[in-house]
Amino acid sequence: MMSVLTETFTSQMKEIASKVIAGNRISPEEGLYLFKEAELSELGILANLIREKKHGDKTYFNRNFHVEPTNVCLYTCTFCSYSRLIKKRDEGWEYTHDDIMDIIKSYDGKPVTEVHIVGGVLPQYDIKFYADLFKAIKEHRPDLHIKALTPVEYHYIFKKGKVTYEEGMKLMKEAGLDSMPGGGAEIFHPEIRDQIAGGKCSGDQWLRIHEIWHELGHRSNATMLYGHIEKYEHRIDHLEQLRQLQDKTGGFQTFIPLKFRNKGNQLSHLEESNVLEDLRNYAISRIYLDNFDHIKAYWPMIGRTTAQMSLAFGVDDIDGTIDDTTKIYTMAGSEEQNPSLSTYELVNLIKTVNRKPIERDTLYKVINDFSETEFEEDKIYKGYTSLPVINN
Ligand code: V47
Ligand code: SF4
Repeated sequence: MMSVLTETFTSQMKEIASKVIAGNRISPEEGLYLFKEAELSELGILANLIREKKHGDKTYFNRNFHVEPTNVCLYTCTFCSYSRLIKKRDEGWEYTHDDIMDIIKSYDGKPVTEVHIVGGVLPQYDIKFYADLFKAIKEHRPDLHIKALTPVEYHYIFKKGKVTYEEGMKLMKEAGLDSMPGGGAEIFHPEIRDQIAGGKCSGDQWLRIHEIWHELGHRSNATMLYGHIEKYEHRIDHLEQLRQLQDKTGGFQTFIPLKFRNKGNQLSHLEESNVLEDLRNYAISRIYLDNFDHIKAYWPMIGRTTAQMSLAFGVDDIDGTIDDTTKIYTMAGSEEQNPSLSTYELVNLIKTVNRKPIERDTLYKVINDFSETEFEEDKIYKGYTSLPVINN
């Protein structure tokens, strides 16, 4: 199999390929080589091999909705198009406990399994606010999985509330928190983090809070915001730190690369990465993170077509049916101005590229295997049926 796959590979690429095919780990230097030198087709072959070894054609999604309590924020991350400074708070929103419960209740009777809660950082959203909110959600709908807040919020509220990370995460669990999303990771390396996300939790603090959450027996996700001012060395450093923590705890479920979008933020002068770069990044993430089960493409950010293509470059999950409840990407220039896909549409988007759509819950328990389900023609999202022209 090795020779069939690698006939045209360089000698260094052959070495890397033989490791990947044997199920062995590649080094940071080899990861860097992949970013700098490898052909997209080579990366695709290797990433798809791993993806199919782990999951066959299965492609996961879930039914979720987002709640963003506020877009007013104390911090001024230069890539963020979504937040409003306190002095401009009248341009933003600041939901109360009751406002948020109204949103939660508006999903009563709908087959969603998860609420994803994340937003800006403000003093009134403190430990008590979130603990009361999680309790109220669980009282109202005990089966709804609460995936909420990132170390950016946790670091802030625990410091303000004078509790340690350990005490704080225990409090959150007792209140009803089920898992942590992957946000706030950006780029861990201080050379970049200080320039794009100065003032919020450091890379080490982000990793430490996830570590504590994992040690308490719970799961979380991880992200990387790429395609701005970072170099490939910073991406490898980021992936390496995640891989090391995963070796220690095994608590990460999914890695989600997040493509920087440039509309309406302080980094608007930067060009966005193109589709080829996005696919390369998915593939290298899949190859490098050998101890992560899942790689997710967040379709509201990259668009449906790239999400479909990513399924051949290591991705096995395309997030959920978002139902137009997140503003993070629409405000940053995503082509998905209305990020909502019905289950029919999501299922057919996956089927169009010959993969098996599997509805999962947050912890990847299978809820529904849709691979044999046929939907009516008018409910089918067509997506691309032949390879699209890549012109940017
Ligand atoms: O941390 C903000 C990113 C993240 C921009 O865990 C931007 O299942 C690109 O983490 N261009 C929040 N990215 C979203 C997030 C997430 C999304 C989907 C699923 C999960 C999960 C987590 O969004 C932030 C930041 O890295 N972000 N602004 C921008 N202009
Ligand atoms: Fe605030 Fe998050 Fe935006 Fe940074 S990315 S400014 S922490 S909302």
